[in-house]
Amino acid sequence: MCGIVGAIAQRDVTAILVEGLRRLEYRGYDSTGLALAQPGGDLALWRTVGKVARLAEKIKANPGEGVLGVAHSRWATHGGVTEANAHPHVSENRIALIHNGIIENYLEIRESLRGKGYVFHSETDTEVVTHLIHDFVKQGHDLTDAVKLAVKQLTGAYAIVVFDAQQPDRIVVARIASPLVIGFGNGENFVASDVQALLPVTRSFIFLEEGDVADVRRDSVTVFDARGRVVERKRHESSLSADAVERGEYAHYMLKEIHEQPQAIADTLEGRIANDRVLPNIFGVDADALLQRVRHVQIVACGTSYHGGLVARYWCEALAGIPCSVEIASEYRYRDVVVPKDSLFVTISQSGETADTLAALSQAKKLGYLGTFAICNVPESSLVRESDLVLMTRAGPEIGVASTKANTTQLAALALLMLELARINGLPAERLRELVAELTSLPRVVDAALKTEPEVRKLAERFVPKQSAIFLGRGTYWPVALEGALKLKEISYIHAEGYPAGELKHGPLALVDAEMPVVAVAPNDHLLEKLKSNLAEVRARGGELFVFADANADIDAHQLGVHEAHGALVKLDSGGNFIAPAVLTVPLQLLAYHVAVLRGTDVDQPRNLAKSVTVE
Ligand code: HGA
Repeated sequence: MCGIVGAIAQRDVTAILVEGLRRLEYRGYDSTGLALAQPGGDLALWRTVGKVARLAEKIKANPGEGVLGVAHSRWATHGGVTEANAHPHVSENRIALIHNGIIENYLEIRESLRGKGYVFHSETDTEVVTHLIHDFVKQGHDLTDAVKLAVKQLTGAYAIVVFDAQQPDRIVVARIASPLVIGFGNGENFVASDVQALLPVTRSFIFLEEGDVADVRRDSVTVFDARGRVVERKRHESSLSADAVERGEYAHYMLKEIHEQPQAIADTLEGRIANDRVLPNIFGVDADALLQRVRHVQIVACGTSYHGGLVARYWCEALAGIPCSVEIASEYRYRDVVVPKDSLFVTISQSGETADTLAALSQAKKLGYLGTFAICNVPESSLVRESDLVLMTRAGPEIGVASTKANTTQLAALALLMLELARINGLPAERLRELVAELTSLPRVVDAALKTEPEVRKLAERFVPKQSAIFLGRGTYWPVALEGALKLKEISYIHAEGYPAGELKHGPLALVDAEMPVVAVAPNDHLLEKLKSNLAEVRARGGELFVFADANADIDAHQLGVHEAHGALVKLDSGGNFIAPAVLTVPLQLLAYHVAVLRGTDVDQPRNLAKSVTVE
């Protein structure tokens, strides 16, 4: 969601801040802004609705320079998308502040500050923090103490970065439930909500912890913990490369990321399988002892990651014989949960900063689970730091808001976990060997699935004028249908719903007419005949069928009643029933992508959505 960048240096920091914002664009935002401390105690401010490029133009038209500054990309939660609501917020041309998160008690603080004569220029919750800090500065506190005093009054979630133009020797930052990193340069230091923003200027970072306040100067950084004690936070050297986020020859990051899947999955499996089995130590020291005791698995996630969890439930119960529940994090965190004995709590999140998933994790830690296990793509993330066991997906940075390679690498990681639980719980060695071999073939089979692109691109044309689409699947293919529908709606803005095929006649069949495209993912197992009956029900009502099936599935176009002008059957090698959900996801990603391109939407940054959902 919102992006934060700040810098204090001896050189002009404008370009560093703008580049930092550009590198955070993938997170999704609606407006941007930048403020610089100016000689003589003034400050310069640029803000705009829309893209970072627009902000850069605005700065170019009316240039400024400064050795200390902050910049922000906002994803509105409180107050509309307007220039006045964009950050930085400024108090009396002196204090400039940017904020990610939500201040829950902002109305009462606003009233008390109004009483003291502060004038509010925005509808945001953020602006109150700016004036509140200013108020403490006016009482004689230096900026660092003013921030410490102010945050004591705040409830909610925040990462804040603030400077005082009349005391331009420091940037002060604070965080609760929203990530903040500090990057170390040579005689210059930086802050950001995500290391990506700072990779062109540094690789050396610390990650602030809950309740930390830090005083960041050009040549020193002092961190205070929630109790006000000076603390050292561990330094991390990032191995990410600054150009890992370039788009190269591809028209969109999403397309690049779809095509990176064979490599990303291969990287995720690398070094984790040997001699026909999953290596036990890949989940962390002591993992084996803990996994031996697991009698129930609770998976919690949001969005695409939730769909990954739904596939894993089928694997867990069928292969390991262990009951498994899957729940959406925003529901889990607010209900009274009964935890079965010896239950493992598994979270899935690409960014590891998903607010609802993090909150569910902290809730779960109080509930007596056997342990917590995270599947995540960002090694430095809060989720990774706060979980007992971790299995990293190695998808590399995912920039497109609509998740693709993060999803299929999550499936690969979940498959590793479920195979290990299956081994522990006595799945016969021969069967285990077959499944491990299938999983090992996943990168190759996904690579072959990408070859459906020309065919899928042609089908996409048929979706361009549509208002709605239904996606169907059964068993492990049902979450694939859910994911296909989510992808399509996210980036093409066509209303799409996924259903278990057996549910069709319990409601959605009412929507089917000659205008309604129905996309089905066909398994090559005992459920195929059942699915065929569901598809016949669609055809009987004139619905247009688009069926993706394994090359060997006993299904043909004639049977389905699809022909050139009406629907289609796309056959591809799905690699076996175990890995097929990951493989069949690929043509559905390509379908959503090409429909969106043809409809002319903003594929990588769809409207109203953000990459890592760091607010509730
Ligand atoms: N509440 C602030 C910041 C929103 C945010 O962090 N979004 O991700 C606002 O609405 O400006």
